[in-house]
Formats: sequence, C-alpha cells, structure tokens
Amino acid sequence: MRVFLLILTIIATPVLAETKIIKQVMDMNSENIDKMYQFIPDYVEIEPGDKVLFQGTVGSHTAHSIQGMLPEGAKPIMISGSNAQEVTFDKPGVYGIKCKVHHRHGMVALVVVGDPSANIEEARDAAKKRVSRRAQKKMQGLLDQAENLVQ
Ligand SMILES: [Cu+2]
Repeated sequence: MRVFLLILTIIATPVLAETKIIKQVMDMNSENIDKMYQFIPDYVEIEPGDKVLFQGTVGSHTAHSIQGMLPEGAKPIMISGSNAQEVTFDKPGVYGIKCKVHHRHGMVALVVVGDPSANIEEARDAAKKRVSRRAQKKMQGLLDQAENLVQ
C-alpha cells in the first residue's frame, strides 16, 4: 500500500518545466529599421529542461542557431516554415539565435539556460564574427545581461 501511494504521489506531482514564448514579428510601419524585424522578447532566461515555444516562424522568418553560440553537445536550432515549434533546452549556457533572413537588420535573440558560464566567453567571441554589424551592439548587450547571471 505504501509503495502504491508513493507511486501515486510521483505520478501526481506536476512537472515543473516551464515554457516561454518567443515571437517573430514584422512591423513594416516602423520608422526604425531595427524595430521592423524582431524576436519578442529577444532575451529569455530559463532553467535546464525548460522549453521555448517559437511562434511565427513563417513567411520569411526563421529561427536558427548562430554558429559557435551554443553549448557543447547542444543540438543546433533550425526552425522554418512552422507557426509554432517547441524546443527543449537541456544543456546550461547561452544560445544565440538569428532569423536567417533578417539578422542583418538586427533580428537576433539570446536564450540563457541556467548558469551561462558554460560557454558565454566562446559565444561572445563567436558573436563578433558571426553576428551582423547592425545586430552586433544588441547581441553584445544581451550577452552583458546574461553575464550578470554567472555564478
Ligand atoms: Cu525574420
């Protein structure tokens, strides 16, 4: 009986994993080109095992990992042509994400999973080479934000 109750308790305990949403948006009415193509939000903090739901990866928008901006062993993110796709982030560190079409207009985002120290320095170096000039300041700012979480 006790074992049965224990099993029941385990089954009934809700999984604590969280899901955050990142939307891809296009605002052709914006006067500022940096605001025309965006991930909103462009920065999220989650814990290992949590998920991000990428929404609006349609039309010309995509969500792709930026080369060198993901923890070792993590699977690169490659989403296109999907209105809603969930990604589970298991490995701690920072994940740079770009829209392949609009990253040159500043369309980049950063997902921080747990302690960013796993790869934040490598990611910063990679960003200098792999992120477009227009998105550079934004991405370095997002990395600065993540740096505050280093334990
Ligand atoms: Cu885009």
